[in-house]
Amino acid sequence: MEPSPMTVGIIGAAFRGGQRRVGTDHGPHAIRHGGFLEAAIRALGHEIKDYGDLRVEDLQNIQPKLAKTRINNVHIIGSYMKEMSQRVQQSLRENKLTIVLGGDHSIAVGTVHGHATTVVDDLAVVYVDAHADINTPMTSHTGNAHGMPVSLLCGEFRKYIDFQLDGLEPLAWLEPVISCKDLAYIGLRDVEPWERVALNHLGILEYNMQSIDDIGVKEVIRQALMRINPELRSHIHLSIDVDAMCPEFAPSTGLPVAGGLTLREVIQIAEVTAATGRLRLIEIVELNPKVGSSDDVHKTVEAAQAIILAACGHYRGGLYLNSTYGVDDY
Ligand code: NNH
Ligand code: MN
Ligand code: MN
Ligand code: MN
Repeated sequence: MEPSPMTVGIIGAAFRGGQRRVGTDHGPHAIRHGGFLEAAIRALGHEIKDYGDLRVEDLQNIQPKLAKTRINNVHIIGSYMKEMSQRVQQSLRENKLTIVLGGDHSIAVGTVHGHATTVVDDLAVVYVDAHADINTPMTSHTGNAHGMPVSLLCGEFRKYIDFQLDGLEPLAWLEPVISCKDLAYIGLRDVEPWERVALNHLGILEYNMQSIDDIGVKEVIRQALMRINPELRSHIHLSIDVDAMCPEFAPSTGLPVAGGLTLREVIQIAEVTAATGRLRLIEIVELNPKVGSSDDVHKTVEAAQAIILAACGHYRGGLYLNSTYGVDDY
């Protein structure tokens, strides 16, 4: 069984400025795996348009570093996300499905902004993560933007973010493009106290690991889509942080948390979402090829690839696409 052919855009988000570790900027290279990913997507019958990797060095006019800011590297993040948003908009215009290879999770600021800008209806965002990433610049005690994309993107938080006072001028262009009601979390199990309050207070739809154990992942994704996209009219943005998975499936990531989703569960999330015909963008973030052994990296890359292929309509009862062994070029 082959999926119906479509054009697929691939964007590498070679970025690490949203957290402290070196390595997430090598995520796209690792996941591309020397052309394997594209070959496997082509084997499904799709056509690919590759937009290359966006690196910080490619940016024009980065502003000077700010002395006082509540977001580390905000001078870089401001221009990177603006450019990422534009690249995403272009790919969404030109292709049926866009795949973004991260990069740390701060890239969601650019990708969700770009995606939401191109749609007329509300955008439905499925956020698969161990973490809620909903700190505001004020509540974050790390200053790491990868813990903040949701608050930066959701209108409900605007009154709590002071771009001038918090030294966020490089992000002044960022309009809040989604609402908390268009968002569903899957896989949460490491939520900070303040984040807990925000989730409850705003009534954000959430399927944490406990609900997954209670009702199963198939029911979780079905309910999530039904709640945020009842008539399946909206486009779907599927944001997958590899740390949503158990460390045994995705060890090469900056902040692994025990007790997560299995690879098969995330594959099923991607399959069910793709089967709606409304999935327009999938991003895989927080894969860090500099974390762990080469075996760890290999495992994590294979997991990322399997999830992407599921989003491309790969049928698990058919063609076996895994032939990554033997190509080791991270
Ligand atoms: N919550 C922490 C913070 O705000 C960590 C977030 N780290 C993640 N998120 N990997 O997915 O910095
Ligand atoms: Mn995340
Ligand atoms: Mn996470
Ligand atoms: Mn390999």
